[in-house]
Amino acid sequence: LTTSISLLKHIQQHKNQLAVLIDPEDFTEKPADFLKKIPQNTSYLLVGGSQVGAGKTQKVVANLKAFTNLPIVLFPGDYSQLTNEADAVLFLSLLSGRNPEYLIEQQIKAVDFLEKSNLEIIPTAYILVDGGCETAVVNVSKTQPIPPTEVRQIVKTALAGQFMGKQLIYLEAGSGAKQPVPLEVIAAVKKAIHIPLIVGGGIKTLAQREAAYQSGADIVVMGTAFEE
Ligand code: 1GP
Repeated sequence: LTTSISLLKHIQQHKNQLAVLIDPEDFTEKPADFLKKIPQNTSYLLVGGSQVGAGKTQKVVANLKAFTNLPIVLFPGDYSQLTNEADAVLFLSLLSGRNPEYLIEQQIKAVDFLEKSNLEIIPTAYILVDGGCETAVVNVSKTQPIPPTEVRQIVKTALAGQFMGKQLIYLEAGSGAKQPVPLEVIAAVKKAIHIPLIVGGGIKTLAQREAAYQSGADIVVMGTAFEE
């Protein structure tokens, strides 16, 4: 995959993709060593975190770029994490929550940067599903995740995102979640939508990843599993 084609198009045309998430806040490894240990079939690197110190994202992305041709996609916890060193940005709206800061305020704050940037902007509906423990994204966003048993509410939220014009749906149990998004939730959302589905949070093993693909995830995100 070269970065010259539209990333969204690539996502739409491929199945069973793996995205490895790097949180710049606690990324201390040498990029070359890190890249050696992630699976060879990794499709994308996601870079972002709930709370990242100023300038760290830019540094980490630039360091990674020197060692890989993998597309680097920003997964920003807030607009301060935007950097032109990356290839694309998941332009997230936290649709499971009711906090205007993450529904629209951060997006407006991002405009001054994005207007002048070459980043590919990918409109993404971000949906938090309760992962059975406190996660940073829930704490920082000050929103309630949707209980995994409320399948219809999760499906409706995903469809509302699609109807708004989002190009991706991201089902998130939160980094380090005890329980990943249940397979039946993945399947129900996949059945309802016609845009690609990303699933992440608490997925640690190859078996869990395969099960998520089988249930309909187009991209599985793994972060904690590859951290030291
Ligand atoms: C978090 O979905 C990602 O935003 C990945 O979560 O760190 O638990 O793999 P993990």
